[in-house]
Amino acid sequence: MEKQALDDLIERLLEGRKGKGSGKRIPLEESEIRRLCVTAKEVFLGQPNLLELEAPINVCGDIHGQFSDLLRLFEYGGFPPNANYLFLGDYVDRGKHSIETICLLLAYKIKFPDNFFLLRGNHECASINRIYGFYDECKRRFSVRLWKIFTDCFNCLPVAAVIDDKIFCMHGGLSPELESLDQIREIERPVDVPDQGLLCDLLWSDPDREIKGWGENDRGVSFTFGADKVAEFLKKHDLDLICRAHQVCILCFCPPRLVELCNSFQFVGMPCHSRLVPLSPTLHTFASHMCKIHLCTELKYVLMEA
Ligand SMILES: [Mn+2]
Repeated sequence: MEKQALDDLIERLLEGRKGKGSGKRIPLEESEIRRLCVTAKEVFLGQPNLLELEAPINVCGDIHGQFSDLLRLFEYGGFPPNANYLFLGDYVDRGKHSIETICLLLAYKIKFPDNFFLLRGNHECASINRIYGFYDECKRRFSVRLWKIFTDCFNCLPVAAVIDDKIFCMHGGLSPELESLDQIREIERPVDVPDQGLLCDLLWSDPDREIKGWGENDRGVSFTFGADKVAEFLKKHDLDLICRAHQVCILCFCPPRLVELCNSFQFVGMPCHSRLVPLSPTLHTFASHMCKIHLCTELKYVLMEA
């Protein structure tokens, strides 16, 4: 994709800032979105499936088609490349503007490949976004063919990141199959999200403060994991913290070393009150990391503490 075409696309998408709330549609061409997907796919495949990143970096939770919230997030955290970003997935579905959302994110990924990072969420998967809104938006505004091109691109997204060798980031959570981080590096792409196994768990699993070990997940997919599993995993891999997204509204508390990002914006009509939980003074490691990885999306995070 040519630089001029990319810059022009970004500029048009950022016009959304001015027309905020007006519902004014941003003019986009199917052909340029197709080029965007194809170029972004190459960029993803040129980087590892387990990203190794450095702080400072803004880490952001689910966006789910809420384009105005994405713009607000950049206004708050700084527009790229003024700040580095890691998004934890779930860009499409539910909200009304999945196309603008994913287009701006892919455009920034192409423009700033070493400062802007996108992980895969469980909604970056054809069988899910076929149902929860993205397919319908693509079909209504462009074509089913374009949806398929997005699918090809999503199948190449990386699935996890480690920041400063200490903070392990993914959309969902841990997997009982995850013994070594090399297993993540070795997952070949393009790949669809299977309905079980390591890749599925990284995108789907949830922590559960009520349990020890592994439990059944109410979503009907993957597992839940207890604080003991988090502690065990971090110790084994010499990590300090797990940072994940995936749940919209949470009052969570689980392991002392798992942080979950959620968004405070209105979500499919449901007010989502995320809270900024005061840090326990004993969690020095946690606090020092938090200073380095500014967690975005308004009220940013819920600390899960035993
Ligand atoms: Mn999710």
